[in-house]
This record gives sequence, structure tokens and C-alpha cells, in this order.
Amino acid sequence: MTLRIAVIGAGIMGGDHARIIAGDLPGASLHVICDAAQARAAAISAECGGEVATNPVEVINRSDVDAVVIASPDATHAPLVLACIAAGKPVLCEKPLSQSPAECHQVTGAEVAAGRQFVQIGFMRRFDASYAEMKAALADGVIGRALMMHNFHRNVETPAADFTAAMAITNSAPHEFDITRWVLGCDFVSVTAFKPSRSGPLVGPVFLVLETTAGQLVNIEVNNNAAYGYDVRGELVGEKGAISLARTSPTRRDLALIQSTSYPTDWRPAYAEAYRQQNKAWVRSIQTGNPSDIAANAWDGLCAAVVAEAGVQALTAGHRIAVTLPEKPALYR
Ligand code: ISE
Repeated sequence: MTLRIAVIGAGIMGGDHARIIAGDLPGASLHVICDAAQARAAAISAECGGEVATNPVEVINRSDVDAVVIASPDATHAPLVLACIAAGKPVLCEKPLSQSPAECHQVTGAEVAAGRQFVQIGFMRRFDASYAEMKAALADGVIGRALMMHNFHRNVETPAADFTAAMAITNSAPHEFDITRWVLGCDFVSVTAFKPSRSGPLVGPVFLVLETTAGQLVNIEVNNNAAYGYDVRGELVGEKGAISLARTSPTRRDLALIQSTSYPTDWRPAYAEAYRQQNKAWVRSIQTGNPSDIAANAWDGLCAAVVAEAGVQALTAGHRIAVTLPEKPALYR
């Protein structure tokens, strides 16, 4: 049976998910594209197909919608996920699940009450080959026990004019909060946050230092106005060696005594394949009834939100803040 998928949100990520579903997602079809701005939904529909709609809750409850992708503004994610759970619809929710741990708690509580998982969170880096190889190297023991993980997350410029330093922690850094948890297989016990002074009005970098439940250190630099290119770096340091993400460029140029490679413009070309693999894993999980063993679930979304909230507190307080997670429900063990 082909899954009839509705995409909620026709912005940057909603458009990309619609293109993946329409063009490269076996077993699924783009059934509805929904956005409060009808013209934006109509433009995606003209390109990818699907009916146009403007009311997300109505779409979620349609009997001819089998599954839902939520790619609307961050603040709408948790309420719409709750509507999907209430309607019994599997949902792929773009990160973050919510910037509020309390809202994430409502979602995990709804899944626990239903006795099953409905939610996959769009932490697509878990499906990136470089991070998968890093995780495998740690599991194989080749670099020894993990000591530290260094992470750099640089955007050309902030994705929105109202982007703040706190959003660097609540919107961008959740990728690192999740991928370091996934690679290291542990959680965090504290976070300390710093930010250098930057000249001019642009949002400057934030620098986080986190301690894990296994006594390791994780540092995360998020610079949303790096200017030179979209550049994500990672190095996992073990007691016997280290492994780093290899930055790839489609080509290398040798011209006039200069060798050069290019940077992606933003995260979408950098993780195009990871998004496809993530979405395929989601469709498989619906078809089989078994959650993906790679993808992030609502519990992972809650963990990212708890760390992000502590990170913002640490930035304001200027000292280490404890990260305290609730008891993990059996549904997620
Ligand atoms: C954006 O929302 C993403 O999810 C990107 O992966 C990340 O690199 C960017 O910093 C975020 O704003």
C-alpha cells in the first residue's frame, strides 16, 4: 500500500521533504501540502503535486492521510505532533520537537499512554555516512574508549533575521546534542556556555562545554554567521586514536598555483543523502510497524530540549548548569 503523506509547512524544509517524497521515496506519495500561506503551498504543489491545504489539524485528521511530515515553524511542532498521536497518525517531525522540555514531556506522555511510538524526529545526521562510521569505529574499539568529542557547526549566515544567540543553542546546537549522544551512547550531566564578543550587530558564536554520564567532555561551537561556508566538523578522540568527519567537496580546483575546494551553501546540500535515508527509514518503520533503530524518537527530542534549556541557562548564568533528565519510560528503552 502506498502511504499517502501530508507535509505541514511549505517553507525551506517542507519544500525539501515534499521533493524527496515526490521524487525519491518508494512506497509513499505526496498527498497534501499544507501551509497557512496558501500561495506557498500552491507553489510546492505545482512543483511536486499533492492537494493544497491551509489547516494543519484538519489535514492531520483526514481519513485519506496515512502519515504526516511536520516542517512548520518550531513553536508549532509539539502541538501538531500531539494532534497526530491523537489521530493515530505516524509523524516525522523536523527538529526540534520543541524548545520546551515540558511540551516534549507531553509528547512522550501521549506515546506512553498510547503504548506505542508514533514520532520520528528529524535529526538526520544519524543517517550521515561519516557520523555512522565514527559511531562504528567507537563500537569496534579501534580508537579505544572515548575521551572527548569536538564539534564545530558553522552556517554562512543566520537562517532568519530574528535569530538570537539563545537560538544558536535551541535551534542549531540540538543537532550536536543529539548526534553526540548517539555516537557516544550516553547522556549529559552538565553544560557550560560562553560567547565571544563580536563586532557589529550580527549574532556571534556560542561555545558549549558538556560533561557526559561517562565522564567524557564534548565541546560544541555554533557560529551562525561564519560567512565563508556551511561547515560542520567533528572529531572523536579515544584513548588509542581519533576519528574525524571528512569534509567532502564535489570537486577540487587547481588553478594559477592555487588548490581549492568548495563549501556547501547550507545544510541541505551537505546532508541531502542523509535526509533521503532518514525519510526512507521512516517509511520502512511505518510499513513494518517497528521504529527505526537509527532514527531519533520523541525521547531523543526531549533529551535535546532539556540540554538546550540548560545551555541557555548556562549562557545567562555564566557558570556550569546541571542537566537533569526525567526517568526514561520503558517504551523508549
Ligand atoms: C537549521 O534549522 C538546521 O536544522 C540545520 O541543519 C542547521 O545547520 C542550522 O544551523 C539550523 O538553523
